Order: sequence, then C-alpha cells, then structure tokens
Amino acid sequence: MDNFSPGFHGRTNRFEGRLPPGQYPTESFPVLSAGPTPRVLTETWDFGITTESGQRHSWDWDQMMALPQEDLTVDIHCVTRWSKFDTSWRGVSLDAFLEDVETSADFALVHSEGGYTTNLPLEDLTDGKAWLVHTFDGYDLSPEHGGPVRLLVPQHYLWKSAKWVKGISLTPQDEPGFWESVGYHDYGDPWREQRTWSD
Ligand SMILES: Nc1nc2c(c(=O)[nH]1)N[C@H]1C(S)=C(S)[C@@H](COP(=O)(O)O)O[C@H]1N2
Ligand SMILES: [Mo]
Repeated sequence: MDNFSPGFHGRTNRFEGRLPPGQYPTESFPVLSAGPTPRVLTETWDFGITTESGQRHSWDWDQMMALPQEDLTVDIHCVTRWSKFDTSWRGVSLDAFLEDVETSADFALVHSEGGYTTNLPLEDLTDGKAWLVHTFDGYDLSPEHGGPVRLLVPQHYLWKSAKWVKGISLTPQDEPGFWESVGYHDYGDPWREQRTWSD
C-alpha cells in the first residue's frame, strides 16, 4: 500500500468526475418553482403528445401505469449550482410513449399544469434519455417536486425536467420555453456549463 492516503475511499473520491463545472454537491433536495404548487389528482390526470400534424395521443393514469416501469438512479444538476448524486426514481421512458407516435418533428415543447413550459430537441427525449417519473426514493413523488408526475431529463439542467407535466407538442421549429425565453440557455448542458444565452 505505497500510495495509501486516508480518505482515498472516502466521500470525495466516490463522486469524482461526476460534478459538472461550477456546481456543488448537496444531500438536500431544494424546491424550485416559478409559481404555486398545483394539486393534480391521479383520478383526472392525463398526459398528451400532440404531433406537428395535430394528432393527439393521450394516456390516463392507469394507461401510464400499464406501460413498462423502469427504476433509475441518476445525478441531477440545477442551474442554481446544486447537484444531487444518485437520486432514485421510478417511471416510464418517453420511448414507451413515443412508440406509436408518427412524427418528423425535431423539437418538443413540454407543457405543465400551471403554464410552465420548456423546450428540448426531440432526440434528447428518446433512446433512454427521458422519463415521466411518479416515484422518488420509493415514495409517491410529492407535489412540491412535481407530483404526481414530472418529466426527468437528467442530462440537462433541472429546469428542463418539467414538474406536473401534462403534455408535449412536437414541432418542426424550436420554440423557447418559460426560462429559455427570458435568458436561460436554449439547450442547458451542465457539462458545457450552458446556463444562460451568453454561455
Ligand atoms: N412546472 C414546473 N416545472 C419546473 C419548474 C417550475 O417552476 N414549474 N422549475 C424548474 C426548475 S428551474 C428547477 S431547478 C426544477 C426544480 O425541481 P425541484 O423543485 O424538484 O428541485 O424544476 C423545474 N421544473
Ligand atoms: Mo432551476
């Protein structure tokens, strides 16, 4: 053990390479909402995808729960600089929702209860990169964190992970969402530190 140093197997090393530039790790889970927390009931919940030709596909709660459920553990990064490692969620991959949706659109505008929106290239919602999640850490997702269902797109800053998600419109052109239209970066990659328009 020539190179043994105390703490080598300790906390700092465990997350090496997993903290994007300008971020700090936190154990807590802050709540960041632009408005009041809406109370969304699973009994009346539904989620719709509308294509560029106006075709609408929708799922109610039971139909969503009947789709393949996945457990995932991911790191999340907020543009306000906190990162949280190994968050665990259960939900449905966007791939499952998009399976029967015919589209040639390149962009998605995500809509939430309450009017919040956020935009992403459609390819960032496919191939196992995005989920609709209803469970956090083994419990029903709380209303403050977007329950009963939020989008989770961990490869982007967390403002792209729309809480209380209710629909996605697929569009040929990129349309900025709520924060993207007032100065947040259009794409929001934490590893390239794309926080604002000037990044
Ligand atoms: N519908 C909706 N989704 C939202 C927001 C919001 O205000 N409304 N805030 C975004 C921002 S800026 C962040 S950082 C994360 C915060 O998620 P949290 O409150 O679960 O930490 O949610 C994102 N999703
Ligand atoms: Mo945020």
